[in-house]
Amino acid sequence: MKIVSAKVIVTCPGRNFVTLKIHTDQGVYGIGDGTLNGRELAVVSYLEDHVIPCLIGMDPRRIEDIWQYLYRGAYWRRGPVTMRAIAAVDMALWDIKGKMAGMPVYQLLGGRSRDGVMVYGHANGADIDQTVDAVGKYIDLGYKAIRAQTGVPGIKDAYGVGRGTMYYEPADAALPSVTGWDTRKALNYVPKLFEKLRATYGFDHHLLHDGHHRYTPQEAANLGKMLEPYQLFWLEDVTPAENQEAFKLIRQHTVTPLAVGEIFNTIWDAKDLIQNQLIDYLRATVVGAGGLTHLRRLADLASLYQIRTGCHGATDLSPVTMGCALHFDTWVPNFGIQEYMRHSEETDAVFPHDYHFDKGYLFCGEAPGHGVDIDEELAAKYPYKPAYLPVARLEDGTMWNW
Ligand code: GCO
Ligand code: MG
Repeated sequence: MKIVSAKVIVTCPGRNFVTLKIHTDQGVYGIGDGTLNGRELAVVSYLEDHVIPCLIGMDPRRIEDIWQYLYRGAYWRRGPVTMRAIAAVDMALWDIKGKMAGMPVYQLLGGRSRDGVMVYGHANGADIDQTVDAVGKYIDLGYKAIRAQTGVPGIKDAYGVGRGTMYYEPADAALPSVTGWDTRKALNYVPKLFEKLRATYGFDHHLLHDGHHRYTPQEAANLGKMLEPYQLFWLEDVTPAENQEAFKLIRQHTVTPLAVGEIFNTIWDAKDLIQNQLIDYLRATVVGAGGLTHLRRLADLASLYQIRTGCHGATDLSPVTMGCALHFDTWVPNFGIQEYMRHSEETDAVFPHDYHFDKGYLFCGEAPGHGVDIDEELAAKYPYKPAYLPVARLEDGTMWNW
């Protein structure tokens, strides 16, 4: 069996997606996601100029060998562009293997470990009252877990606050827009949000919060401590994780569960955090961390330390990643939760898929492969549109982490 051709499809049904389609000499094809929000065309070039020429003639059944070829063979290891290109190939190859075997991907991984995949939705508002209402809407929709973000008085466009009512889409400008940040104001305000949420809805639902890399380790520890009475499911990306040791300080001071890893590309980004038991949930997902082949290695290492998965699932990850992640989540023994920001109707139409939501859970389908396709004719109607994530500056103009 051979790979005879491959192509990259870029489409923007509301936001940009990079999709790889690999064709084989047996008529079977596979689909992979290589979307890197705000840097999409770098992955397109990596795939078209440097990966596809090597793939032609290879045996698509050799998923592991092709992964090693692309990882070791580039010499320049890791990084978001390389690992997304590898992920796109990997997803397409698992899709092909599933179609050849007549089995859904979760069966190839080892079979079902659970009936459904618990997800969390994104509730946000310009202030505490709006966010409390938004959480109520998710509860009404049947969600068991909800991430809550609020605007903060005095902070310009605080992270996580949408323009719409149900979710936010940060990458919306042809050049990065400038948002603000002020830790003091956030530390004064965010705990009050969770106090009100628990007072309003009680303790039956899981509540999550994303710090989006804004706090120093000391400030993060302080926030974790202040949030303890409200029993969060997790506090995410509370400080940047380039320095994995930074989490020691946070861990020493709070029992609020910590989640990290949506920007991790490989097991090396998470190794110390995992082995020193500095986190509780790992946010790496299929497109970010080199595909299913590599993500399951991360999950296995995490399982030794009772760390559970919590795959990134923002809307900048295409339905192809969501489909693959749901097969992974259905299998992985140390599953924690799956993020689920619903895609727009336009996006769902471009990517026909067989997963569905019901009462707080997502369910992957039983179609052979990962169950997500691309309607190329429809995709062609939505050409690429430059869209950048914002940047963040402190009040005095200093660059900060968005
Ligand atoms: C989350 C996130 C994201 C990122 C986005 C960047 O869902 O937890 O932090 O929404 O901001 O994926 O492209
Ligand atoms: Mg996040």
